[in-house]
Amino acid sequence: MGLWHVNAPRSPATDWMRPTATRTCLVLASCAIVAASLALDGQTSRPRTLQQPVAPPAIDLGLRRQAPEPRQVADQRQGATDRVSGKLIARFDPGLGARGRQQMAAAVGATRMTRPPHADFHILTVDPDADVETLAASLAVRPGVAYAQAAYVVHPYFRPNDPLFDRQWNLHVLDMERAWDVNRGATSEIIAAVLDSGVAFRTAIFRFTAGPFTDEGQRYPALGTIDVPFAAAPDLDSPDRFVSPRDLIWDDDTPIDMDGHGTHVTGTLGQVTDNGVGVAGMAFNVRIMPVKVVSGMWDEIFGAPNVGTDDVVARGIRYAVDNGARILTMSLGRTGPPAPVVDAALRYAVAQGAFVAIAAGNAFALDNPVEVIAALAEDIEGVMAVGAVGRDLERASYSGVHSYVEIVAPGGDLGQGGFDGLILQQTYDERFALTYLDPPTRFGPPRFDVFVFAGQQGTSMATPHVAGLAALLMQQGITSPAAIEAAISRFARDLGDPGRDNETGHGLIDPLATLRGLGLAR
Ligand SMILES: [Ca+2]
Ligand SMILES: [Ca+2]
Ligand SMILES: [Ca+2]
Repeated sequence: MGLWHVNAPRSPATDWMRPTATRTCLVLASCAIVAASLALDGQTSRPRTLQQPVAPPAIDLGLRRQAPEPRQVADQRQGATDRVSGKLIARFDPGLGARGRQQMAAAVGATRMTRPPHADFHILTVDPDADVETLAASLAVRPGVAYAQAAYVVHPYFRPNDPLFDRQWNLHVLDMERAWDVNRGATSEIIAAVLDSGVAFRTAIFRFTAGPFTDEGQRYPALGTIDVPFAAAPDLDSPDRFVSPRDLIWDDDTPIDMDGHGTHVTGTLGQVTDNGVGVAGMAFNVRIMPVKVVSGMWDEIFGAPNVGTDDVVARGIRYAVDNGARILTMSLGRTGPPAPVVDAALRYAVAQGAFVAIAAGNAFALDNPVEVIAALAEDIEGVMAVGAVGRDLERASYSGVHSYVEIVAPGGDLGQGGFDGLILQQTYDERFALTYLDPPTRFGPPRFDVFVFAGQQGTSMATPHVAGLAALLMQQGITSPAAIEAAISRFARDLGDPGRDNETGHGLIDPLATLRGLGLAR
């Protein structure tokens, strides 16, 4: 199996940040560990069961001021992409018919062909030893085949960091206080879907079974069957907040976050605001649809039936749109060959009236590769690729530089203001949630009910700012995704070279200027 691409910033001038950045690899591209070096005993998926529909309330430890311990990381994990063996994704022309599809499947030696829910494409099971790229190429050129591709794994973009922050410079620099005077955080009529590692949206106890595994050459013991507490994030939850949750990793309707990435991203989009607790979010009155399409380390340890590949992301997009989401935020991506299955899903989303924000990627310092999911935004009006700036409004050191970067938003950068230059939001305390970062002798069951306010950096953190602004615009009456993109681009605050440039796109989002003239909707 190939190696994963984990997008850790590498700068000789900022070696001091390496421990934190490398820990990010473990946390955020946790799938990478699984694919590259974590060896699970036994390949079959294991069920999880809802043990108690209630649990004790969340524990909020407030602002976390201590930097986590340095973590080790294996450098060989970086710089490659990973695809699933034995699996092809194909879309057939409607006129082909069942018999024609069977012939196509037979032509590549497929032993099974299914069309899962939320898909306008088929999944073909092929020889696990075959080169799926070769098979996909041979199938793609046949008449009646719209596209065929291998299934590549996507991962969340992420630059988490040490939580030493006490204010949200990101919302101040966007002058959100005045923007909220025009539109106060949208309304519950707007449904915003977060396609990510899940969201801390539910308080319950789930029962899992965890076998032994090996990571970094170290043997971790089996935890056996354990009851794991989950809680909704205290500053994110409110009555009727969450709508139509869906988990495409576990194939159920409880997309509980077992990483923390999705919860942090969701906070920036819609953290409960003006409630006397914690921090604020951009569009704090929207309803949130958690859609889990990215698998993490715990999902693998607990034997989740799926990992987050192109087809899972495509189905997540279609699921969200089919269930009423009109704003989608996607802080995820990958490098490698094209992803036509995601391209088609994004075009479907826009055709149904949904605006999509996608993180442009964090790998500038790692040879600035093309991020194939974000790159799709360049040719779709209504889908925007989002880069990141730090507190000095310079491009963040990690933010990709490409023709497809259309807009930037605050993503944080340790190099611009240190810890106070990160994006602060509520998420799990990793000391309780990510116990696999501990050595085997200290390894124990996780708990997902202990929260802190933590600073993180990445285009992942920038993207929900744009989705949030889009939600304000949509509630203000600009319902066309293409019109939303045009408005955000036109009223952006130009940065860097005059006019659009590959570092910052059209510039920094300017919510007040974009909303101005649309009347008050408070
Ligand atoms: Ca709050
Ligand atoms: Ca676009
Ligand atoms: Ca410019």
